[in-house]
Amino acid sequence: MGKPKVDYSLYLVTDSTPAILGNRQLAHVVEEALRGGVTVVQLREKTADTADMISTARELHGITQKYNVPLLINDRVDVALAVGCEGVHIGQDDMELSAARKLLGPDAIIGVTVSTVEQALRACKGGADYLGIGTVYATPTKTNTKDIIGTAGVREILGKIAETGFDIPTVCIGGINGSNLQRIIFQSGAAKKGLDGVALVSAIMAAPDPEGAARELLGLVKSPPAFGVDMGQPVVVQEQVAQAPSIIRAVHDATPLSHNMTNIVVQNFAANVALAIGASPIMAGYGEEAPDLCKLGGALVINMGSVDPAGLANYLKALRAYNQAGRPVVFDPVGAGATSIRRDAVKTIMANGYLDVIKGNEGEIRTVFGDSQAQQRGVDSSSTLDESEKARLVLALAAREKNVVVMTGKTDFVSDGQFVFAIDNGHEYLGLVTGTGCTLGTAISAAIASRKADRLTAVIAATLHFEIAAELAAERPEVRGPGTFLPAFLDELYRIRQATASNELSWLRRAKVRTVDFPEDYP
Ligand code: 3NM
Repeated sequence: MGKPKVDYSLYLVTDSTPAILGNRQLAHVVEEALRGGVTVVQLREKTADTADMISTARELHGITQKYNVPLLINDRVDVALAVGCEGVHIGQDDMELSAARKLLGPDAIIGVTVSTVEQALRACKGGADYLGIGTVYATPTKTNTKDIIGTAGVREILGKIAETGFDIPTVCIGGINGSNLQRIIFQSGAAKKGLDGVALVSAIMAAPDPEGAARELLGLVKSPPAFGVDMGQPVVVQEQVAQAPSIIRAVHDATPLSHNMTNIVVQNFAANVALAIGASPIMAGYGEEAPDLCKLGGALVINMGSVDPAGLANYLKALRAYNQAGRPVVFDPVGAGATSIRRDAVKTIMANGYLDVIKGNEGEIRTVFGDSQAQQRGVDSSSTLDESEKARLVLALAAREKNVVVMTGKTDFVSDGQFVFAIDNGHEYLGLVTGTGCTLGTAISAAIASRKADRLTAVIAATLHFEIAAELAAERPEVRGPGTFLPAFLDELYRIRQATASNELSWLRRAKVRTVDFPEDYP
């Protein structure tokens, strides 16, 4: 017979606990799910007696065979043998792989749950047919999971498998549903190896319409995500700087919407910055407006400056709408490390959507990366890392999130996970007036909304526009401190935009952008 070829795209794990199945029949729900396009079924019964489990497995096998889909049994090699189905799925605490293989023979499909690189490589070497990688996110469906590894953990495992030369199908599991599936696949993918599918329980088993749910989920697995749109690859410093005028001009010409969900301190200033650079600002904190606003060709800024539960719920609604529309999102995790509420808010936001750009000061970026030591005092910036540590941090975070990360400071560091650029422009007055960090987020949103260049180049253009305007403002004779600086700064943002629109680019000679290189042995 040989081993059947398996499509792992949409892998259904059953669960007949009342909380998930209600009073519906397991076989009925599974058949509906198969009609919707489920490609693998795993029977998972943690408490059933052996005879009952065999009878359920027989019934399900009759159904899965009609759909030409393999039936695998969780943990119970004996049940799989009794029923003669296609294979088993074993966890780290179940029967060992070699024993299961001996009992089931070479043609059986044997999958293994892994949550570390070591477990994954052991399963590959032991001849597993596929890996179930998890737990991605905490889930009420299985509360005794040991490790929540997130997309970063999945990516690390996929990367090592490919590096070691194994070619094995993989699915991930834990907390996956229609709203996060595409992002999880996108962010989990390593350079040479992506996921082959997703495994899930409640998103299908607990759905009121399992067939419709499966159809929609399969569609999402098979289609590329709308978000994360980029316009080619950035290359060298000269090109970065040389492209800035065309991006500034594109904002000037197209007047993109900059939808700000921002804190009360900077709303007015952010709107004025948007107007000065030629964008169209809207300060709309109510998430229900986002499904309309996201269709207007702009970008969203989520600025966590004054976070509260209602605000957080609004951010998530807007994030979802912009991700679905494929429009860019800039995240400013203001004061991320200041309180446990803010740390949790960062985690919630990042687990619920894709962020094209994350912009913050050193403490904020460290917190977003997961550094619990990065205790911040209030929302102000302070620095403890040296230049190469900062550069490595933005590179690592951008690589992990597959986006662009900006760390602001005396020198700003910008990375797309591949390159790191340092920008030495700006003026100390920017640190003496409130909201300049926040409004840089607004300027960045307009630049990436223009879709004129890749996101990294757009971020650098917005930063140069912003920081060179600050330098020019600070040099004006009437500017004597932060108070007089502020209006002069708005003027210079506007003047740079006007000059650029008429191709007068002398301001750009001030650009101080350089690449940051790492030693040969990096990482
Ligand atoms: N195994 P849902 S998590 C069965 O981490 C199972 O190995 C997991 O349920 C693991 O799709 C899990 O409802 C439950 O989140 C997944």
